[in-house]
Amino acid sequence: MRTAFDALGAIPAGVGPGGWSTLEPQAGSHEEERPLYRSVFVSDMHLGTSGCQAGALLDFLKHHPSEQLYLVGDIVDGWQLRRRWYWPQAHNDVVQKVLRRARKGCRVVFVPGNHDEFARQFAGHAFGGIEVATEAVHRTADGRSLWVIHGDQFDAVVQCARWLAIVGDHLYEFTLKMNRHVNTLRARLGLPYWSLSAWAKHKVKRALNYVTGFEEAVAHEARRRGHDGVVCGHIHRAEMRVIDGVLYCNDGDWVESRTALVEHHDGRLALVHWGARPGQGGSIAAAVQVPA
Ligand SMILES: [Mn+2]
Repeated sequence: MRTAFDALGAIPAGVGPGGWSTLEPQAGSHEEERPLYRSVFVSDMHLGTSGCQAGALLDFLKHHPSEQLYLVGDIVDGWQLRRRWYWPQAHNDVVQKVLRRARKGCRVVFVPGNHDEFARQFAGHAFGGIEVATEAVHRTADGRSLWVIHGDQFDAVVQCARWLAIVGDHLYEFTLKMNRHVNTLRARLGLPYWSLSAWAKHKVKRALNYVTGFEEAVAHEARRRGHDGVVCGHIHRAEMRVIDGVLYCNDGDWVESRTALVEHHDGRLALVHWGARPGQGGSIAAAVQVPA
């Protein structure tokens, strides 16, 4: 099913309240004025929680100017804020930084997640130059279509796999114990060693792996919708790999891994792990992977 936001990329430049940047450089435009990256995708900042690494995030944003910025959900943690108000200056600085970026012509698209689902009701509107959309489609410079979604929509699909993982964990410990008994018996019968636990592990591994289940579910839905790839967050696990012919990208988070996805001007995508400490001036630990 196509939504209004499938057409996001087709909205002419300069329509937004903040005035969007022209996505394609115009004739006579100066190369040096172009931001370093074409696009930056970040998610799971969880602003409003003490876990948010706002300092590192600010530092990352400063070093990664872009023509387009996608906020892929769980930017503000409404769940935590409702329980306890926590809003230090650094979190304010992140918001200000993003707003300033929108003012200066960066196209900012906010795709809310489950922790900031309150923003979903504003889908189709723009605030301070930030477009809100329940999902978006990003067209890379080399013409690929990427479905941009937070990912919590797939919890229901993967939920049973998660349950299996918990049950499976106990089951695995149990089989490890059983393994000893089985093999004591086999030895008595003159049979060679056979690993019950390895067999069980092999058999149920796919079902047990919540992460794999999530990744595959998202990738398959992206393919079903006719996209070349997908960009999501939600599970706090940065990844970029091809799953059944679809490019699966997860931009990670700013609670644990400090990761983001960037698009170069030629359409190449890369995962960036921001290892620099705030204020230390940018030693970058960049993990880059470019699937063909
Ligand atoms: Mn989430």
